[in-house]
Amino acid sequence: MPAIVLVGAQWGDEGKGKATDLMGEDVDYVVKFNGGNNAGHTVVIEGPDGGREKYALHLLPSGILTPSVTPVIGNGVVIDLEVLFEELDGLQARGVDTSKLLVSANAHVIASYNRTLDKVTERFLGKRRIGTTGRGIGPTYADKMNRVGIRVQDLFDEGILRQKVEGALGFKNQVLVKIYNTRAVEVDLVVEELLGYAERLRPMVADTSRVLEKALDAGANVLLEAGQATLLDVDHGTYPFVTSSSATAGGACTGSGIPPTRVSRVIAVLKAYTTRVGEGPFPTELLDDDGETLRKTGAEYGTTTGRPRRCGWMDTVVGRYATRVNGVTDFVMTKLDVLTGFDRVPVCVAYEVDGVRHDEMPVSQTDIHHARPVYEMLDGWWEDISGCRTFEELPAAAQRYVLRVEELVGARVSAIGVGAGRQEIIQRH
Ligand code: 2SA
Ligand code: GDP
Ligand code: MG
Repeated sequence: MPAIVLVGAQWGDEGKGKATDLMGEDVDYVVKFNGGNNAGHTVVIEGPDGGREKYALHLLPSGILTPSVTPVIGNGVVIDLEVLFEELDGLQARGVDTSKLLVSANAHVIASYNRTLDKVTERFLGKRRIGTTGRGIGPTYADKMNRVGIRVQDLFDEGILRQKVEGALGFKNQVLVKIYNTRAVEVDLVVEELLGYAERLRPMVADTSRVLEKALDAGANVLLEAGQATLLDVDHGTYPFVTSSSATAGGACTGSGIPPTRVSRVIAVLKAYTTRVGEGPFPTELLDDDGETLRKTGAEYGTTTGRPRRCGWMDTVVGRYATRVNGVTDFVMTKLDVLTGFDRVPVCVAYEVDGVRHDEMPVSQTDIHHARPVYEMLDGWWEDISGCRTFEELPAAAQRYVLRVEELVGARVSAIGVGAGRQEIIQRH
């Protein structure tokens, strides 16, 4: 049976949490394969009293809110153990069953010194900062690639753990003291902190690649859920203004241990307009009242850090690029309701760089920084669309918007979000 990959098409916060939740009981396993608690996935569901309950998930896969799903933290994730247990405690206190969670023995652990390094590095970069979430993500992936990372399995052998922490800190402490002028980190304190989590973590730890292989063989449906998004991918994003993991469909395989031959569908979540948090190029960014309107109506504030998100119009150069690098089979378009109330809705169809038209994403970073959007103007609509449940119920202009974007990005829009709630969705069959 198939594995399905779900990625963000733009710069994140497209509504991947809601899209994952939407798959609900159709999936048996939801696997987080990249990133860590830099992510913020919001799911709004109906509580027992019929009211709206909002969950913000950072480290746990969004599937944890569906009782029949086994949530998995894959080997490609970096885990802040304090945050993991806080998040589990928070969900348990709200009555969510978290007992099925599996954590890869090969996932890396975010040590306290990497949180410190993340923040200190940003300060040193000054005007050239990336605008990270400060959660230690970049330094932890750097340790992984430098082969001085701490993995989940290391927590169960104190001797090995100590050796690894010493290995990681040998060079880092020189840098911290001599370059950053801060205090050296004590090996004992780090080892003690990490060992403190070991016993609670132990029952969750598994060879998750093997578990997933067996599940697929037995006919289970596995959803691989990305954190961040295509344009934040360390290889395919707007480097260096990216996160440090592989957030595109390819990363789903390396980050979970599921081979590409098992993947039968790649869903990309595409917001009906564009947002970005942190620094970096953003050709359709709006610095005017329309941008402010999108931010207010769309409640565009970071789920993890609370930072106001930069807002702009739909960029189909980005959408086409997402289709290409992820092999998108279909898009879930979210937040169409937020576009209600504009006379005209611009859609970026190409870029212009120094008088030259680019229909595809420019390969040169400098060109992306200088790209000016070429807009096609579509008619807007004023009707409240949050109650629409079929495509035909949407106002004609909203239908045309979806169809035109679909044509420009080059893959079918199979579902359309018309509100934050679980039910506020149009499925197109
Ligand atoms: P990092 O911390 O090293 O991953 O930061 C590097 C860049 O990646 C961006 N990034 C994100 N962009 C959108 N959403 C993210 N998650 C949170 C959310 C963000 C928040 O859901 O709202 O609360 O601020 C996320 N995580 C990382 C980041 O802004 C940098 O540009
Ligand atoms: P993620 O990181 O991709 O999971 O997205 P976030 O949760 O960070 O941000 C998406 C926000 O949009 C959340 O607050 C969702 O509740 C909300 N949302 C998702 N889909 C829709 C939609 O169709 N309409 C509206 N108005 N809000 C939505
Ligand atoms: Mg988010």
